[in-house]
Amino acid sequence: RHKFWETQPVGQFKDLGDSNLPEGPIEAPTPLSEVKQEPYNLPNLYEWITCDMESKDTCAEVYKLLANNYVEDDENMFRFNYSMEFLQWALRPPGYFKSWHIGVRVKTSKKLVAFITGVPAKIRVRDEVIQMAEINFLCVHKKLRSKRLAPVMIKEVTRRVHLENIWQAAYTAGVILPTPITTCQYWHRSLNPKKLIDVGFSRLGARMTMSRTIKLYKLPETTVTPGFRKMELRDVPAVTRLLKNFLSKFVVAPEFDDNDVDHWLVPRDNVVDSFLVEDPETHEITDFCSFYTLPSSILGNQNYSTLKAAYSYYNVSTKTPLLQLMNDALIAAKQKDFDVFNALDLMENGTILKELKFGPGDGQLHYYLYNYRIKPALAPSELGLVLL
Ligand code: MYA
Ligand code: JJ1
Repeated sequence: RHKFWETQPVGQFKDLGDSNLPEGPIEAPTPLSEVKQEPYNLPNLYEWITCDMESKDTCAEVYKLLANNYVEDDENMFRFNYSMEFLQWALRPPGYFKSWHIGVRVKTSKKLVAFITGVPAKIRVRDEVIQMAEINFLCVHKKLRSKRLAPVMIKEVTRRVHLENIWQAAYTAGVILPTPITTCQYWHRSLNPKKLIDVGFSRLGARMTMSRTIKLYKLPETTVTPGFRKMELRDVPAVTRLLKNFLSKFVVAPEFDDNDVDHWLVPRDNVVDSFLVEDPETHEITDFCSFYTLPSSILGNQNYSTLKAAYSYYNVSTKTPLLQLMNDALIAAKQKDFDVFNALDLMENGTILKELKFGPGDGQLHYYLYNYRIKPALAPSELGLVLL
């Protein structure tokens, strides 16, 4: 059934019931001298390139490939439209390897037709902290689909990760592969219901009019929690402490240090927004919330070309109830003119989504580890990892 994935060190469907298999690495590392030194073979018309994501031109080429060929919903109405600034942020975290930003070009025309990336991350599974690669942005041009290019891309990124002496990876996909560690549900909170309905993102509920719908989703003009403000660079140590403590509760979660928090959570215009609650008396930082900006192209609509979506990222509540904190995040997103606020049912999100008028979407996100077995599958609430 899965001619490629059956050959890979991942949990196999046939082993799902087998409680004798141990948790942990599926195969042992090999000596670096035994890692294949040359790239895998591509069909003759194509060549490998390493993408320099510091270069505006390369970044623009990658942007264009993804904007035209990356992930769509099941009815092909929307396609992710990651911005250039977002791609630079996502692909250049502390300690990143340029060699993990892999493109495939047509030899003659030099046109970029496929892409896959990894970035390094420390991820904890129960009480083991493991150096991993986070794999993302796997994309094959629409005209080159179903030619088994994806397995070659995956093997090549695996080889380049191995060359850095890293043997595990984490990734997500909208499709089911062998074998998810957990499956999360997408939830959506309308901020601009009229536009969402006009573009077919959502539908008018039964016995609802447009004006009742607009009223239902109305939010206050300003945030309600005293001391709620934008995160700043000086807040990095306090936010790292909050996050470290919070993420320790989950079975799978990243291990963030100050450098990671500086990169991943200090606000960047049109890329990532972070807020915190500073106690007005003690100036203690007690709560934190964040979301990233990922618009989608609206395919074939006369009136609108992009859907502005915010995606819930990391949230930590110690004093402000999570419900109120996330409500302030919704208000902040509305102030920034987002049309919709999306969230997965991981971490503690499941406890507040309904109350905040999120509704379940038609999409799911499956989480995977490469060369690491977890048994049995986790509940989404045991997962503390958000990939972009
Ligand atoms: S998830 C986002 C993926 N991208 C998209 O969905 C964009 C739109 N789609 C496309 O560009 C293509 O359809 C892709 C497949 C490129 C997805 N993850 O070449 P093919 C398997 C893994 O003929 P195509 C993300 O970025 C499929 O089951 N495998 O197919 C995370 C089949 O294998 P098997 C996938 O449609 C990526 C084989 O590929 C995926 O032309 C994590 C068919 O190949 C998928 N999303 O191209 C990658 N979709 O026969 C894994 C299909 O066995 C990383 N397939 O069923 C693993 C860790 C590596 C590092 C390890 C380090 C230690
Ligand atoms: O955005 C998604 N679905 C939307 C649009 C559906 C359009 C028709 N298919 C959706 N809308 C309903 C919203 C409604 C608002 C009011 C309350 C009730 C709900 O459901 C879905 C997620 O639900 N997105 C996708 O399908 C995109 C792909 C998701 C997989 C991503 C894989 C990424 C891999 C990255 O590494």
